[in-house]
Amino acid sequence: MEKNLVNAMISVPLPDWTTERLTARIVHLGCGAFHRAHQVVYTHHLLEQTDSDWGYCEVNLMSQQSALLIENLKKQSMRYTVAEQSQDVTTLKIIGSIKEAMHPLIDGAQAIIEKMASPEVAIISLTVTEKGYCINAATGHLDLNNPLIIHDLATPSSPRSAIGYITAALKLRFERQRSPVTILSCDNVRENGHVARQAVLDLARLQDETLAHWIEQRVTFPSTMVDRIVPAVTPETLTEIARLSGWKDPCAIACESFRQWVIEDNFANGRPDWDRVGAQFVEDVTPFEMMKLRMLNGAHSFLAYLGYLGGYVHISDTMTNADYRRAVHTLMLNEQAPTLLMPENTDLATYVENLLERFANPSLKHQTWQIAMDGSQKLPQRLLDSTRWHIEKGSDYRYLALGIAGWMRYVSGVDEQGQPIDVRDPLKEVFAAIYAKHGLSVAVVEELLAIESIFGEKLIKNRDVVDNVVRAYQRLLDVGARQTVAILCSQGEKQ
Ligand code: CS2
Repeated sequence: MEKNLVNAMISVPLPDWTTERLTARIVHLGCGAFHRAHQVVYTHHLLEQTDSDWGYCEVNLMSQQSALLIENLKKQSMRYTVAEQSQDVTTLKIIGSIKEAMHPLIDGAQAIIEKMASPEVAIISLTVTEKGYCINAATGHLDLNNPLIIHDLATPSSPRSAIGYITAALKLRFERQRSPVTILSCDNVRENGHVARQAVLDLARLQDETLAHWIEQRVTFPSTMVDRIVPAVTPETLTEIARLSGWKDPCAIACESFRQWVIEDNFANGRPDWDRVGAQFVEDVTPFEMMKLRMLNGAHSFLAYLGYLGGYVHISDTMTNADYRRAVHTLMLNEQAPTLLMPENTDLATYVENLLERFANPSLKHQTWQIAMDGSQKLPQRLLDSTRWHIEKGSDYRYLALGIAGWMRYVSGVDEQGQPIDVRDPLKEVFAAIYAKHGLSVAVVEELLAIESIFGEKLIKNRDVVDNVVRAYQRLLDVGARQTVAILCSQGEKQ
């Protein structure tokens, strides 16, 4: 630790430029920890290494707390600390690629929409989490029953959803005959660019057909694969970073040292040369997205549910249990990897080894509870697409089934010691109603599998799926998560 302190304090370079150098050509919606540790860092390195002038205007839309972050950023000239933590070294960086920051509670919705519509803006990017797209998973279209969308349809010029803001800004750009922009989704959603496009077009169509037509013709929505493990910031993280740096930074974040960004090269109005600082521009992002969502995120969700139930607070804690480590290895290698169609020369075995190492990084305090959040939005792309693949091929998917059962047991809201679990999910009430009816019993399995927006129509009709999940769920009830994982691993070895 002493070594870290010395290293950190002598090696933190301050950006040798001011915000004057930057043009806020990117408006970003959702200035959370992940974005500050990922896209802003790439853009910062570009400023460091080239004569780029690309900078961010950050926008937070939702909570009071997110307004505080915007205020804090302003107080510190838009700069903040990123602590990159490998197993044994922490590197501190001061990031200097943000030019401005806004929030509706501070600036008002209209000023933000004007900013998004201003001529200098070329890209509107977003990290708003899976549920921020307001899509009905069963139809793939905008969810017209979503309260935010109901609000935005009634008052389109003072929206609340990110999709509402984007549509309002595009409307202004269209009416004022301004240049088109690129909408760049950076969320863990499969084909995130298509999803963003569908949501925006659906909302625009309900307002003005000619606007929708202009968007279709002129605005691009590239898909991206984004990767960096960034645990939610806690007071302990901030204290530890302050100890290392010698200054207090309420906007600081800690993350792993690894980062990856694969971007579909389809920009309507120019882009930063992010490839000069490690990003990859490709024609088709789909294979990379699938790989990351099924391998990394799928494994994460598996570890989150079974880990939380097994009494593990952090992902790295789950990896100290040899059974969990083996289980997640088998899940990735035997049940996720075969479902992928990767470009030639992709070495998935090495990818898996690296993931195991990343998960085991004890410096990262990544809570199983954090990853367990919003399972209804995450399960489809992380565990269910691959389950369908195995059903079609007639191959084994016991680890996927255990992941699904683990999620079902988790959303009961009661842990293995009978303590309450703080379940956070848009469908939380639905789960609570099912559990109120059946209690902790396998009877919940079919009712949960019948939720179409998560599982679609077909899985519930497949006897094999029902049986597999029921078996795993029953075992979780009988012997608990740790034993269930251990039994599954030992069964695999006998075969
Ligand atoms: C995690 C992701 O919270 C979650 O659901 O699986 O945030 C994960 O850490 C990132 O996608 C890694 O790139």
